[in-house]
Amino acid sequence: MQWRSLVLALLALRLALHALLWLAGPSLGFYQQRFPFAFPPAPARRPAAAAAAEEEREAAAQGGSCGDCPHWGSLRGRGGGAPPAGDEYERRYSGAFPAALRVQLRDAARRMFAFGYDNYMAHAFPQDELNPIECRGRGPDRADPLNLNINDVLGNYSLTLIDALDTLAVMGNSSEFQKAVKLVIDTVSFDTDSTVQVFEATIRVLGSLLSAHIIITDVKQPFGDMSIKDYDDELLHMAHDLAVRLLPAFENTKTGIPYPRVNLKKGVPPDSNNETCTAGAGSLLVEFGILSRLLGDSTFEWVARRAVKALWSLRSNDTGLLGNVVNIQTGHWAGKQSGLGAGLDSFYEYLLKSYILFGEKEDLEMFNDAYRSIQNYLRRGREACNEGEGDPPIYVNVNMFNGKLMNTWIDSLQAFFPGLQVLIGDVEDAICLHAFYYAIWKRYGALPERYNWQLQAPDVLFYPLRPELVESTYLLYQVLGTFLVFRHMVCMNVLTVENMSKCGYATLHHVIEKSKEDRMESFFLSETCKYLYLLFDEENPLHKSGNKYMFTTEGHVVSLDKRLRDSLWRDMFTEEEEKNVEKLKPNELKSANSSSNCNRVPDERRYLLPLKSIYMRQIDQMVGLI
Ligand SMILES: *[C@@H]1O[C@H](CO)[C@@H](O)[C@H](O)[C@H]1NC(C)=O
Ligand SMILES: *[C@@H]1O[C@H](CO)[C@@H](O)[C@H](O)[C@H]1NC(C)=O
Ligand SMILES: *[C@@H]1O[C@H](CO)[C@@H](O)[C@H](O)[C@H]1NC(C)=O
Ligand SMILES: *[C@@H]1O[C@H](CO)[C@@H](O)[C@H](O)[C@H]1NC(C)=O
Ligand SMILES: *[C@@H]1O[C@H](CO)[C@@H](O)[C@H](O)[C@H]1NC(C)=O
Ligand SMILES: CC(=O)N[C@H]1CO[C@H](CO)[C@@H](O)[C@@H]1O
Repeated sequence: MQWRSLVLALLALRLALHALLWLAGPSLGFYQQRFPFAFPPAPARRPAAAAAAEEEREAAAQGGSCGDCPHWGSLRGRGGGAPPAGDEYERRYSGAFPAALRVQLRDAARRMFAFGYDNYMAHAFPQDELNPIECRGRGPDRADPLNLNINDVLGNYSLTLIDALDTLAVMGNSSEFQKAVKLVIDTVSFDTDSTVQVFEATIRVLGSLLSAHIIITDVKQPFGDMSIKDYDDELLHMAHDLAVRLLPAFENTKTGIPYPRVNLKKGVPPDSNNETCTAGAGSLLVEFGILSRLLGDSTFEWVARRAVKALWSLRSNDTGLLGNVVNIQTGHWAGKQSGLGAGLDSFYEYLLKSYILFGEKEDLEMFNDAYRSIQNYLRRGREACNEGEGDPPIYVNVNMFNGKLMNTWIDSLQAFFPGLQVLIGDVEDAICLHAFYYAIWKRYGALPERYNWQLQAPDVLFYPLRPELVESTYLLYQVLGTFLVFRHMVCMNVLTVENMSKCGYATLHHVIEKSKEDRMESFFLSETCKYLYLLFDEENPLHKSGNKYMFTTEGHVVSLDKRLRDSLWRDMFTEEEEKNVEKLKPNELKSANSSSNCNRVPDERRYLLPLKSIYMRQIDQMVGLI
């Protein structure tokens, strides 16, 4: 059966590459040289002229209703025309998206960002976050060191400004980008007495500094002139400085899994907690790997990779699943829950994204094994999204050792997963999971932090303007094309605009009562606004062929640069260390049917519901919408 595993391995690679291809557009560049086997042509992107013409037709043909979104008065009905025939759901959701509406929504997303950003600069900078109701800044809570909700993230380093840098670039605002970069260089110091979470500092701060550095030094300057006069790699040096301050977290741990928190001045605090969540410890590889490869210093990638391998070696022998909380000294699982949401989400994401960025095969092999375990043990419901009988597929939380259901809630972070499925080409399954989260959104006008699918009610009621659903929507839209269902997503946009506070956008404290909390998290500007904007900005340089980008888990854009593919070191791990890592099994694909990839979405489906209306109605029933 040699040939069989060979074919399967090639297929798996092809799938992963396919993700790259559509991100990359038709120009294949160096990937083709690196993987000299044949793979299918990239999904045809419509040439600009044809696209424009098509959009005009769409605009003319489409009356468009916004269904259950009540706030469309001024926007709907442009262009007139009859709604498509078919049942109520098809009438409501199918059809094309008028170009004029798209432009209006793009501009709304831009205004939304500007309102949050300008108010942060006016009322909060140089503090970390904006309190949008009181119009004040917010820094670490020194009075209460145990206020982790705040102190894990806010390091007294102008967090929101740093996190927002590349959104300014993606929106083409070069003057403000240049101003903001100079401010960061001139005013931010990491030599502060703050105890922060290694994970949060990495994805929000390190990731953004690296992203902005890459944008500044890009010879092609696709977003407009984002160069900085007399730039001397200052952001890269700052990233280096920050990462060095995070390194103590990787010392004195018996497993190599890092401590969750570190003081930027003094290292790991005495009597630190030995327990960490899997995502926090195991999703540092993208940022640390980029830093290592830009500096030519393997230290950072080495510690991050060692942590991933250590976690991987602790997965259950029976199910292949990992838990959500682990002791970094003993390797015992303190949290045995395995799921796709909080505690594990970006661990999976970064296995695949590390492979996309660096091309290290072991990352893809780990991802494929993990994905198979997820399908085998977490997925419930009917086998195929768009055919057959049974409940809609969802992914549940189970015990990592026996696969038994642990609870009946899913969390809003899990909404990122359809986007990840798009990256590997499992588009059909992504459609179903996305539709499920979309239905919850429709019911509450937001995503509650936890939703109990058995009780059909939220378990945890807040919504801090998280990006995961719009992120998945954006990625799905890239492969599916124009579906009216996505128009409904913009109700999110309208909701937030209408419900903005005096000086910014406030966290929803209660998704039903719509009460607010005086906090605007930095990811609102770095991710939520960015994905919303990109959803409607089809001409963005990021979407042009020849420009290849990937998003980090904090939504920071990183170009797929040859510099990041060449590691200057070959053998990171000695044989002694390698022995501790279980030998990877050859790849297998879970089934040929679920691996439908991008260019298999037939044209005639472009203006229909991505999900058959019977299944969509079933999901709406399941969340108590109808
Ligand atoms: C750039 O951003 C600043 C700050 O939000 C804003 O005042 C300015 O109008 C923006 N410029 C453009 C061209 O969008
Ligand atoms: C933050 O840093 C500034 C400047 O170093 C300092 O004046 C301020 O007290 C710090 N704030 C907190 C909450 O530590
Ligand atoms: C963490 O583990 C170390 C080494 O096993 C131990 O000395 C320390 O007391 C533990 N810390 C806590 C807070 O349990
Ligand atoms: C998995 O199996 C190996 C040997 O078969 C054993 O040494 C290891 O402890 C097992 N791991 C777990 C998590 O059960
Ligand atoms: C794919 O699914 C169809 C219909 O469910 C089935 O007839 C076919 O045998 C499947 N193909 C593979 C390769 O599993
Ligand atoms: C669209 C939306 O959810 N709007 C809400 C804005 O906030 C008020 C109360 O503050 C709600 O009544 C609206 O429903």
